[in-house]
Amino acid sequence: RRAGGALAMFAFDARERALVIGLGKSGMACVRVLRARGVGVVATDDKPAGELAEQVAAITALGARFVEPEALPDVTAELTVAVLSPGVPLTAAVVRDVTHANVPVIGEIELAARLARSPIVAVTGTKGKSTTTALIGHLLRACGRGARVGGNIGYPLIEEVVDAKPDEWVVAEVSSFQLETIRTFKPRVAVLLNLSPDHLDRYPSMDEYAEAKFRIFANQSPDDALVLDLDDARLAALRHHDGRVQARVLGFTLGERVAGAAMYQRDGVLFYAPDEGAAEVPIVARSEIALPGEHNVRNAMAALLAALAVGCEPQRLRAGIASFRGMPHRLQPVGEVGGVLYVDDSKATNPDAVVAALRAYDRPIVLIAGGRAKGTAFAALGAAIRAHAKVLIAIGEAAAAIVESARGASALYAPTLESAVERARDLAVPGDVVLLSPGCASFDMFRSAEERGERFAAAVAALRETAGA
Ligand code: UMA
Repeated sequence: RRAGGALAMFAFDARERALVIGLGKSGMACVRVLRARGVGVVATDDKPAGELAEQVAAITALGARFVEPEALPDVTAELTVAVLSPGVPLTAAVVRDVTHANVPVIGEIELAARLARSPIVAVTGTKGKSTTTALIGHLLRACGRGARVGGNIGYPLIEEVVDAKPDEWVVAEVSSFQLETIRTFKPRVAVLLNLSPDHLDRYPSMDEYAEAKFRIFANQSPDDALVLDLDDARLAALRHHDGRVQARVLGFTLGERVAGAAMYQRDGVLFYAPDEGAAEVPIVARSEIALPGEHNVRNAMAALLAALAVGCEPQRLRAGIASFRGMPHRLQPVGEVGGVLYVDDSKATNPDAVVAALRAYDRPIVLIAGGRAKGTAFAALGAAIRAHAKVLIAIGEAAAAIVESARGASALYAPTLESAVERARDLAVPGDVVLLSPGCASFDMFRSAEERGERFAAAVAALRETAGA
């Protein structure tokens, strides 16, 4: 047994005995990868047994054993490591118990780092992580590099690193939850997009949340690169903390060239200048970025700097940026009917995301919003609706709360998403955008945000047929 929770070495073979905590996507992937290497695995989850039948059958078939949380004390003595799912906080009783028994606790990202033969680009931040991660993957491929995308974006990182060829890059979206449990994870390129209040149910303060995010560069050395948004004061300040950041910093700003900015904007063109005295290289015109909104210019700058840090040639990036169509259900255009553009932003499940979406267009917006509220305040959303939407069509459980927040704006209710799309068609004129950006979870009316987006696209397709008929 390892003393004091240390984990200098992990053998990835039958000498080890791992406890996997949580049997969601992350935990199931860990069981598969660890069992494939002969590691002894027990797994636990606090869901009622009846809801875990499928997972328990799957891990049993792999030679792992399920242990109810109450029975864990019987197995802790034999464990050499515990692997925590990101959704399980470090303060959970099970973590306390295994730590007390001197079992080191790590997360899937740490295991992935120890197995990886490929270099890793890691992306974190409060907003824009998935889009930026996908865009970096797209840019690397556009430059002729092999690239895989995984992590918080939905494909467990550990499976991507195991499947990747050594010359392929792995682009990882990592959340603050995942970063809490890393130890040696050392991305060749790290991207820190922005920091705004989020997950404050899990962190005692904004500082603690920021510290979790800052672990992304904790193990980096001067050969590595750290991409930072210099317009975010908390991130810009990192450069002045002596010794805190070892990596080479590549900063960006939406403004003009300033000291320390490797990317900036002038006259609608994004320029790259890696060092203070370096000649500037025009990379792409802002108008060529296919994704709408200022926040996406930032995401594009971050992704471009990451690709440049990997070694992509500047002249190949322009076509890459122009051909990226974004992530499904994130400000995704799904059709144009009668001169009106219909945009699916179903993955906007918090009010901040709707505010960003409303700011993304300089055309009149018919907004469809609502669903199941997640305990967030709607006040800022209401102000953005008054400022940017010509009309609000409210749906779902939170409909009244959103209409109330936007008091003074033109608003109406629709009983279903399909009827909301029809009302939107009636109210929109050529040149308008009809934007589905709910700002709420989908579970009051749909199985998932994806299903909500698909139903929206189907309703738009139905309009097109009627219009064509
Ligand atoms: N569980 C326990 N005890 C607990 C909490 C949960 O046993 O105290 C069990 C649950 O019963 C469940 C399992 O753990 O069976 C779920 O694990 P999980 O919540 O860690 O979720 P996974 O399915 O493993 O998905 C995780 C990420 N989820 C979270 O961070 C909450 C996914 O990010 C990620 O895509 C996936 O791993 C693959 O890497 C989702 C997410 O919401 C999209 N992320 C947050 C965000 O983006 O804001 C951070």
